[in-house]
Amino acid sequence: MTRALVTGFVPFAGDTANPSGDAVRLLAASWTGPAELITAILPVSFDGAAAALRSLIDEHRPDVVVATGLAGDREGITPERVAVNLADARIPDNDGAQPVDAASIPGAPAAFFATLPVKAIVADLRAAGVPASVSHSAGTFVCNHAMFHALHATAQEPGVRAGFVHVPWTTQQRPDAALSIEDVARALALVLETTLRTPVDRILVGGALS
Ligand code: PCA
Repeated sequence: MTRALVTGFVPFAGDTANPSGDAVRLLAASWTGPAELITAILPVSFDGAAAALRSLIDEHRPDVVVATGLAGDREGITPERVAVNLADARIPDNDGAQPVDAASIPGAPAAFFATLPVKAIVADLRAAGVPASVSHSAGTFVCNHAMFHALHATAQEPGVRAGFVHVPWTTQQRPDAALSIEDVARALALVLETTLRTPVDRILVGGALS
């Protein structure tokens, strides 16, 4: 059976919630297939998140890895196109680590593209009424670092697809937000469903000026 690993993060930067972790918990409670679903909530720690993700991948050998995190002020659900080999933290992580201009993995390539079908994911989310767009930067904090590790760990594994999806604040934290936490959980289910039935991404007009 196909196996998918989906992760979220705990709160960080003094916040009391992280919709990525909350949505992943809801997804775990409601998912009925078509793949076996493994979920985990990662620490907002450069070292801790990378180690946890790599050991989950080693242990479970998933066919699909979707890591998720919070990018609070974005419009909707944003699958990330690329992870860069750069850890440059504006604030300390939850362990107090604040790398500046460091490589996520010294000696590794400068970047990895997501191997999830990001264009198809955005098209299917929009068709379901969920605001979504492809993002071309996952930032330089723990989310980009985790995505880089997931892609590095799966780069030599034929057929394994991995990537990262940022989610926005929800109505639980911001009453005027576009999506509730249930909406985000349903969107993550759609991300998985599209990924499972789309082995090769669709070629759709997209891109961005910035
Ligand atoms: N968002 C942060 C780290 C954890 C999270 O949910 C980021 O975008 O790097």
